[in-house]
Amino acid sequence: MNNRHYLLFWLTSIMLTLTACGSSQKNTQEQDKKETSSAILVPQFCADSAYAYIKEQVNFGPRVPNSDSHRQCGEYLASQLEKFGAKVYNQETNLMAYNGAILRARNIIGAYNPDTRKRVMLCAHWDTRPYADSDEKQHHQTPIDGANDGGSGVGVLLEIARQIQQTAPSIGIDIVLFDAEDYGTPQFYEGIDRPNTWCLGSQYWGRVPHVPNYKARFAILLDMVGGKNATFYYEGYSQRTASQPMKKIWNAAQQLGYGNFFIKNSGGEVTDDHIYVHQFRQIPCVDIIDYNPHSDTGFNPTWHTLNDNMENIDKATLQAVGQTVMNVIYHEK
Ligand code: AHN
Ligand code: ZN
Repeated sequence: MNNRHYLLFWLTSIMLTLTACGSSQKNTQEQDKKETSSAILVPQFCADSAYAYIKEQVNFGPRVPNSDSHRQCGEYLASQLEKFGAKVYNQETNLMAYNGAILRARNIIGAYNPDTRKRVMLCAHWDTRPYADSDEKQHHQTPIDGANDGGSGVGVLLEIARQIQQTAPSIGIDIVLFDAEDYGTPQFYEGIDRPNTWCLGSQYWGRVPHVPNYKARFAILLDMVGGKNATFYYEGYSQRTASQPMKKIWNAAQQLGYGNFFIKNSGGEVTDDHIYVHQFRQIPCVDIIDYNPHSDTGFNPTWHTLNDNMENIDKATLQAVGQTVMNVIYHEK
């Protein structure tokens, strides 16, 4: 080893010891080789970092609207987006739940490169379910940690925000954190089942976007993207209304070697925020959601149970989803 190489080696070792991920030299070179024609470098998504952002959310306690934990976590999320250099919008509003309860809700939006019309929107819900209504009856009224359901999508998006601050992609990105997604009519409810009781925050945002006439080329919704052995099938509504970006995402995943997570077959149709993003704003929105048409509820076994906690978060899943989304947005121009 000559002196110059030794110095490089030494610097790289230091960088890798300081942070769990750093920007890996090896991977950048690999990507370089594959992409010499287009010369697009995609930064390395750091799953350790995303995991830490999930843990921070869970540490506030269940983020159920009207609770202190919810209010404190909302402050944390807005300040994180500020810290990562986004232009932050807060939409605060009262929304009515299935049982008539008034929820003080807050959608939080972080915009990068806000002046360009070439935009991609990334979204997730940040609230957590007040009920473990898929758990044993004694737990139905207990709020869940929502490490996966709520925490994971937001954790991945905060890590992407951190990456964007370091290396901007060529298009504008909006990170939209919806509130009050998971306050839908519980399975035990005996009153009248009104329609559209899920996704209250995205319904509000659809009617009153954070900027007038907001538009994006397409949107990606992340929902339950941190579970063990997660599978992401083509979600039915996305497949009908956003098939182009959907193919782009699943092809990127395949190329990166994440074909075991991103299955190129149809799953079921799921009620989720993507429906309102499309219906109210005509933005094609792809729902990346852990949904298995062969399982009993369709969802991960921890879904809406007290087991939706940090123990059941898998960094390998976060890595697959985070890197895939990064590849898609850094290749847009
Ligand atoms: C229903 O349970 C009807 N839809 C799933 C939407 C959801 C809930 N995503 C996370 N939690
Ligand atoms: Zn849920």
